[in-house]
Amino acid sequence: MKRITLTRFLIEQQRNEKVLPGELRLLIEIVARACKTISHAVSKGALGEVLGSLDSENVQGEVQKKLDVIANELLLEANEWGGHLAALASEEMATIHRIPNRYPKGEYLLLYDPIDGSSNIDVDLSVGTIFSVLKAPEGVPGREVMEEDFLQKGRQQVAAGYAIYGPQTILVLTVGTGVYEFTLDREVGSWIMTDANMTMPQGKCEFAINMSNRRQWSPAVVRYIEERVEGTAGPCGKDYNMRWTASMVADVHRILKRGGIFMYPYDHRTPGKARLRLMYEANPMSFLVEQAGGAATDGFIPIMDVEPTGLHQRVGVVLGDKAEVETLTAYGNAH
Ligand code: FDP
Repeated sequence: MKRITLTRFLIEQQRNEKVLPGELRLLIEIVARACKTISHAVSKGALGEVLGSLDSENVQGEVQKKLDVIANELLLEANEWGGHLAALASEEMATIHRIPNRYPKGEYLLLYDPIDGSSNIDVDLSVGTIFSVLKAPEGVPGREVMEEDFLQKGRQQVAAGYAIYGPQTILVLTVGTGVYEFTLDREVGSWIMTDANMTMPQGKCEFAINMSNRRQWSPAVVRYIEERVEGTAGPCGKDYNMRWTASMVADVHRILKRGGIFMYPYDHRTPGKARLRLMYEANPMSFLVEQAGGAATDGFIPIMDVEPTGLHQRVGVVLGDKAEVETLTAYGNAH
């Protein structure tokens, strides 16, 4: 079998498809390299003294896990010096991090969630890293980057992806020409392409939602789930299965591979009446899902059309199987 490495794939995208500028290729390679190091740290667990929480909280008031902070630092250090970025932003940092003056600056903006699904870390279940790449507005790097420069709609993304640290370490990537999957060959230290055209199966009867939030849902979400739980006896006329991993990366990866729908909808709780973050969770996942033939809305409009108002803004998320997303979105819009 011919093995296509991530490096070769990126060079071919740059050379043949003309879709990938050199600086963006470098950026993706650096993020992918940092993910290898994070994967190594995750796999060490207690032996690497990386489990457990710190005394600190992030900007969203969530207690930080040791690995949240370690992975955040690894991504920051890896990306600072390359000359491809103007600034970066992370779930774990209150505001943007500008590239220090001692390094050259580029025209890209990187956003990431260093460890997604943090509650899984200490119990040895899958976690991941999510990232999104935007182009800085005109004038950058000639002027100082501001937080507002990051507030671009998801449609503006030039690349997005995630790494999943599960039984295998996998990188899933889009630069707007489809979705590609690479598996880490640990002995060689390379990302090897294992799916050249990830397309999500449609018509599969599976949903992913945290059922314990039912009392917080809107009538549209309650209706949608109840109809599916009724199975063959209900209006859908078929039985549905349910899965919930509590890691968006793992849940979305399953849906990309097996089909189905993932939801963390708007609900009645505060803050923000939603759980997931628009800029570095919902937008990159929506880009990947749309590129793989699925759909993604906030329950009302496509997520990638949501106007960002803050770096850490939260948003409702309904993504996956096109027909299922359309059904739930139509119920939402009817209320
Ligand atoms: P976490 O905060 O544990 O990092 O990013 C938010 C997120 O994980 C998602 O990955 C996951 O889908 C969700 O929270 C889990 O939420 P619940 O605890 O409500 O299941």
